[in-house]
Amino acid sequence: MRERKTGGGWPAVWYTFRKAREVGGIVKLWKAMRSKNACKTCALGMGGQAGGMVNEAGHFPEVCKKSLQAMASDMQGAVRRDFFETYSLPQLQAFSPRELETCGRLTTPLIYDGQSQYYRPIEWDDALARIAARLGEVSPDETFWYVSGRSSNEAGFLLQLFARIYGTNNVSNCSYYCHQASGVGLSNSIGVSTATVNLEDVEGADLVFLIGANPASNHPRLMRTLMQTRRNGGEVIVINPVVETGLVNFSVPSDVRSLMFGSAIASLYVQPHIGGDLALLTGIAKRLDEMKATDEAFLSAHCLGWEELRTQLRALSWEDIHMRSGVDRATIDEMARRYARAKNVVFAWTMGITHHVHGVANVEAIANLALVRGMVGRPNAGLMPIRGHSNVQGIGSVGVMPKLKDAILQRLESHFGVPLPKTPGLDTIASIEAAAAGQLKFGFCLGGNLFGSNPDATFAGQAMQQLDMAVYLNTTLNTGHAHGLAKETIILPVLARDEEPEPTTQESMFSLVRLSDGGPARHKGPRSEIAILSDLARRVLGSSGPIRWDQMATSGQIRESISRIIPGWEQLGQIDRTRQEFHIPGRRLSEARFPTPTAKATLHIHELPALRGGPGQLRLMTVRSEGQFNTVVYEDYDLYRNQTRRDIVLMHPDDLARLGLVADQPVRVSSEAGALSNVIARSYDKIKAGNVLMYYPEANVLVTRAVDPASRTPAFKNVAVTVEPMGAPVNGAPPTMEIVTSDAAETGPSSRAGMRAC
Ligand SMILES: Nc1nc2c(c(=O)[nH]1)N[C@H]1C(S)=C(S)[C@@H](COP(=O)(O)OP(=O)(O)OC[C@H]3O[C@@H](n4cnc5c(=O)[nH]c(N)nc54)[C@H](O)[C@@H]3O)O[C@H]1N2
Ligand SMILES: Nc1nc2c(c(=O)[nH]1)N[C@H]1C(S)=C(S)[C@@H](COP(=O)(O)OP(=O)(O)OC[C@H]3O[C@@H](n4cnc5c(=O)[nH]c(N)nc54)[C@H](O)[C@@H]3O)O[C@H]1N2
Ligand SMILES: [Mo]
Repeated sequence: MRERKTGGGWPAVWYTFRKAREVGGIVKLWKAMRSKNACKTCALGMGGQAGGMVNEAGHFPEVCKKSLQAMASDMQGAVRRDFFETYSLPQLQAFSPRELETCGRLTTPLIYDGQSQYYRPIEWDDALARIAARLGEVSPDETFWYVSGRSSNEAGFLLQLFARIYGTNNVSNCSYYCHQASGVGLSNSIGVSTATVNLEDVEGADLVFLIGANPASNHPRLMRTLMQTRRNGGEVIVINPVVETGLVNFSVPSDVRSLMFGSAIASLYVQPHIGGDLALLTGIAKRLDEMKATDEAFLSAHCLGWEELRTQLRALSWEDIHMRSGVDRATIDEMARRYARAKNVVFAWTMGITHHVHGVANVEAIANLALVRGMVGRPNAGLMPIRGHSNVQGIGSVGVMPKLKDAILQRLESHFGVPLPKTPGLDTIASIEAAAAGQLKFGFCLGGNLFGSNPDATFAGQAMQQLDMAVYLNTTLNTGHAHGLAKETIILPVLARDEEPEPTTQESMFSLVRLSDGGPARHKGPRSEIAILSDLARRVLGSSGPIRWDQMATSGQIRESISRIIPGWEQLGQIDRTRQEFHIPGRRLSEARFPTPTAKATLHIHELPALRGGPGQLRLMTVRSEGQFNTVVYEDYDLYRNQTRRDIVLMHPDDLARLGLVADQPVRVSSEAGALSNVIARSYDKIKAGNVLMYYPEANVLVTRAVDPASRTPAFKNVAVTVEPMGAPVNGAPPTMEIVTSDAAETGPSSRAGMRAC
């Protein structure tokens, strides 16, 4: 594989044609991509009524590989009729995530009932009757309900309403494995839990801090904005233990100049250790104070806690900051200098910040840094968590969380005339742990791949096995269906967003509520999530109660309820008529009045955490490759990191030498949670020494269940691991990476967690 020096570019363009061929031609793919539906991948929010491939600033064409992949996945043919008679569960367990995904669209409900080693098709009525019967047998607090951020606001709202009226608050969503630390940290600091800027603000900034994020792979459409910042003479400072190719240079496919010559992205690239951000960010704040570059007028008028924070900053030693961040004093000085001279600064971040046991502290430290120079509460400056799933923000807004805001709870009760349960609900990891402890009997997953997303994959699989019933609503097969089996497991096939019979809505990361028109179903069989949920609710709760569930089968009716219940969503009630997409008021902060009881922001003090890992150990981050969307792996190669396979650990050459390893040697990687054998140790000088990189979800057996106490987000990016040699370097047929099931290194096909590449 030729080493790539730029992200995006011609490979992205060729990819479009390749995908088009796969799905039956460019016209067909173009039509699908241009339909009036919100883009299915990340939360940068394309499409909606502006039509596909148009961003929130109105720019066209905005395409990314991931949206093509997601579309092509939905456009595939149905799973073969004889598929489930042919492949037994142990065989499905040996499939890779990509193989499962490309088996085709699910079109019929399926059941695994423990009687045989096979899934078998069942009728819709049978499937729903069985689920309803089970819900009648168990008590509500023995159930949990998980929603991935792919579903619509309407389906999310309906699910949480159903679960609560049924009697439980055990309702959670994938943000507990994602940006929950951003929500909690931002609320603590400024009283808003989402981005304080919109896309135009970012375009108007003259400095963007990009922290712990890899948008070249994961939010490619942000790259045009970053390119523009540089073209306007602004700066992009990247903070990342890995030098990501696409963040150094990116060829924006829709910009001729950029496509031909590439665009420089980072103006300064700083590599802390994994988990070193808190010390680094605090160090920059300390230096600003030393330089007298803080905005004292802003701090005294709009912030609480500056005296205390300044006292701490002054007491910190530079030696400590250097040791705990891995960044030297001169680099921190340079960062502070550049920040001090910028007029409008946006701070953007993703999982490199949240996936830590101090994720909330990380986010609060970013907010501190912005506030000390008055960079929140005015145009072209502010805080921007770059959200993951296309509707993860909306799913949270409409109440898919264990603890509802008081205002929403009261309005739900008065609007529907029902008392709702007050017992504390379980978040995502708490649900898995309660299942493992035998306290839960039933799990319901609206989209996503809960098994595949979990830390400690072995434990997660065992937890699901304890349940009497698991129900999965999905478009395609995934590893959860093979490894996340309960005693009885039912899969219900659903329609994708652009196949919905009625319009649905999604909220972007800039709090824009988008209207998706839906469209014709591509297959006979799958049902809309809304139809399934309302049918099930009617079967479980009857239609004589406070809610007419049959009426809740129309998305317009659900929008009407949401508009009356969720503050700021009033316009949703008329959206069918007006077709007017809208920004949720109060989220973008264009003035320094914060929605807190004092109208002020709060600065927070944190102890600087020591770096993880004992002597001889390394810090492991588990990340996405360029060719995957979360647990769905579309391609084994990682274009931007120049890797052709996924069973690898990327290590700095100094670490290889220190451990007596040579490049491409098979190694055993172990942590407190588990071990993987026959991992190929790759020499990678773009990662800071002392830190290693592996791919999610394959590496999830190594991730411990340690969570940030404040946000309950697992430390997916910061696992202490030991790397040991296993044999001679690979030259020829590579060995198969396997999960080590005991200390005797016993392995088996069912333990491969989809690692076999075919
Ligand atoms: N193509 C594609 N797009 C996606 C997704 C996908 O899987 N594929 N997933 C979607 C979802 S749900 C999400 S949440 C986002 C995820 O988007 P990202 O957060 O960009 O994804 P990751 O690959 O998990 O990790 C991001 C970066 O964190 C860095 N990092 C790791 N540890 C640290 C650390 O301690 N400090 C710092 N500063 N950096 C660190 C890694 O080097 C990596 O570059 O993308 C969304 N978009
Ligand atoms: N080690 C490690 N673990 C991680 C992470 C990490 O960086 N490292 N990242 C975490 C993060 S940020 C997240 S968000 C989670 C991801 O958590 P999830 O959202 O649970 O997982 P996904 O892999 O995105 O879910 C993929 C499945 O969604 C289904 N699907 C696709 N479209 C639709 C639809 O329209 N409707 C329905 N009902 N189903 C659909 C498909 O069947 C597909 O198999 O993983 C987390 N886990
Ligand atoms: Mo995410």
